[in-house]
Amino acid sequence: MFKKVLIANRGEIALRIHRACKEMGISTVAVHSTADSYAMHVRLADESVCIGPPSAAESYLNVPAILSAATLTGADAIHPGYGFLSENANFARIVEEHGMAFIGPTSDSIATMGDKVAAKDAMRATGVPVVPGSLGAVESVADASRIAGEIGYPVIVKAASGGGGRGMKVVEHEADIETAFKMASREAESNFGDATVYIEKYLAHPRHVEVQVIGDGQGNAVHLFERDCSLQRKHQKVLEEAPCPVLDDATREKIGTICAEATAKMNYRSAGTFEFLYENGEFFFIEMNTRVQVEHPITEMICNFDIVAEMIRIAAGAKLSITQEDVVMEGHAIECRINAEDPVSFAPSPGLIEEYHAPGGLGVRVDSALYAGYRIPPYYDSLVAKLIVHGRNRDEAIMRLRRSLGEMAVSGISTTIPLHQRLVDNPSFAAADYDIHWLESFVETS
Ligand code: MV4
Repeated sequence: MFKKVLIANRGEIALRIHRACKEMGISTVAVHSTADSYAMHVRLADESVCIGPPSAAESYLNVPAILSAATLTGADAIHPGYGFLSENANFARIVEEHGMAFIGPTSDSIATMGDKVAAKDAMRATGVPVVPGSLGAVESVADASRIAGEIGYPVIVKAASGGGGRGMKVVEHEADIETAFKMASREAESNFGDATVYIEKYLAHPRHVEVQVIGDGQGNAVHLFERDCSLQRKHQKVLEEAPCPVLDDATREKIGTICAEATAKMNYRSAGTFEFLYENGEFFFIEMNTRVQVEHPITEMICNFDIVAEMIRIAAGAKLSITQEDVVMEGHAIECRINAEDPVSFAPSPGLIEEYHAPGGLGVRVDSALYAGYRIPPYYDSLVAKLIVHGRNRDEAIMRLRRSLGEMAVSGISTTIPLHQRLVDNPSFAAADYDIHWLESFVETS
């Protein structure tokens, strides 16, 4: 097992990784920007190294500085967390070339899944149901027009190097395909340095359902059931729940098995997520995430399984510690992402935390790097806490969520806690009657 892990991240996920390391007897190295000298991830770690100025480009994305910190401190592995360098195939490769383990998938897996066209090809080849669309890249306006005609309108044009909603264009009519194709290619070129686009059938009212998997790169893989992440605003998830409240056990079992088998066939190593659009009882694969996700705790709560610890064991060469029979789903979990933002305008609200009280009690988990007296810097993501509740069923989880939101206190800044309080009291939410567009209208009208 590793003796020392460098955590190439900040905030709550850096703490999450630190906690897994300590429970495994591994010592930790924090890296931080000059804006994060007083951050909790630095205070908790066994050692810390300042890697640059506030801007992420010069610190948390600074590959030479992070590698130097790892070499200097004698770390034998790097965990990238989410965001930053987590899905950078070159970084994963360079870490391994420096004789350290990258706690994540192989560089090749990251590269394949980063190319959304290649990812869909890989999924088709392993029997995962994929959203209908172009096979491979769309080369020209004529190509785009012919393919869209074959699929049938509406269609959506996406950037092959995109993902997470950036650079997508919905096209309702043939008359608009030329403009959409040209605009999407141009934006893809300027945003990602790759003009490649592809076309899919546009699904108007799906839910976003994602299946958590973990493989050991030695032919073994399991699924850890699914999460419903439909409640998003501007492609930012707001509240996630596990399991998806509208699936029956047979459907759940079937899609999970398909994903676990695909993970094993691809010889995928580490934690990963298959993202699907789910509409009219059918699953359509859109993307695979090759990192630990923000919302992984709800899966940990329903499966009673430490995903981050397993990632570390697997990166150290261990085989998967569990078989599919060991994975038992129990109860229901919900996560609220609490951001340092105005709950109405969503304007960022950095600044000094005057008071902080985290809720507790049975079935309540708070993943956060907040403390009273901490000053939230203005340079990074506004996520400041994840409130995760678990109950024996969805109704109990919702009651527990309402109770814990009421108990939670953060003063000195604005947070999105009041938005979550309105959401848990909403009848459509209570009935699980929502799709990927529902939250946007809720936010506008509530
Ligand atoms: C789609 C779609 C409808 N049809 N693809 C947005 C994020 C990116 N990961 C994929 N996205 C979408 N792809 C087809 N073929 C609708 C969306 C989408 C969406 C997906 C998940 C969660 C929220 C969303 C909000 C708007 C659009």
